[in-house]
Amino acid sequence: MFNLILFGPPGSGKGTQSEKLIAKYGLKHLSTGDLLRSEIANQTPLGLEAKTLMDKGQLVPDAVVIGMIDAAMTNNPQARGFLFDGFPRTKAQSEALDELLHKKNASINVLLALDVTEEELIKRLLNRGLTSGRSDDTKEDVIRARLGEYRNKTANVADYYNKSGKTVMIKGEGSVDEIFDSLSAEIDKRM
Ligand code: B4P
Repeated sequence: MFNLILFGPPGSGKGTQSEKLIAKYGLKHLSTGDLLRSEIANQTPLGLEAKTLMDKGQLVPDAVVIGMIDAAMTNNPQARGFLFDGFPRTKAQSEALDELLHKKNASINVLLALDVTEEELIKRLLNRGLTSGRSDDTKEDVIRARLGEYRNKTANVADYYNKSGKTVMIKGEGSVDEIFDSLSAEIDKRM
């Protein structure tokens, strides 16, 4: 199995690059953001709880997202590997992911971290908010709250995987294709 974490702050290009990477490498895409938005669209109790937090720019509880990832991995027993997009976002999520992979005799091969300035992130998210219909993209104060959550709770996930030498920083500004080429080069070295 080849397991990749695509990491970075909100708006860094994780969703954009994931689409291209899964097409090239045939990995199963697991985005906790997409899974949560699907729960919201279906108006499930979990979705309704998540929406209240997401609309404030806050993270959803660890147990909720870990449960979603566990179920998604169990439902894809034949996957040749997973691309984790937007997960893990806390140390507890990282430890849970390592445990889930361990049960499959697998581990994370690499964490690719997209590096983008905060000014550019805010610009991109406000711009996406014009067309995405995502309520967490339209207000600058909510975007700033999301960036705060990232700094306080998520940024250290890169340090966690760096302890085992798995974190690689990637310049996340430039054209989508340039960034895709940088990501692909790191994957090709390891696959
Ligand atoms: P996510 O769905 O993960 O959303 P995101 O971080 O905003 O998006 P992403 O980084 O994928 O955006 P992209 O760059 O593709 O999370 C949403 C919310 O769900 C979180 O705030 C949280 O509440 C909750 N949540 C999700 N996972 C969770 C977890 N594990 N634990 C707890 N809570 C969780 O796109 C951004 C924009 O930039 C796009 O418009 C794109 O077109 C543009 N763009 C991309 N690349 C570009 C480039 N190179 N140049 C210019 N623009 C670019």
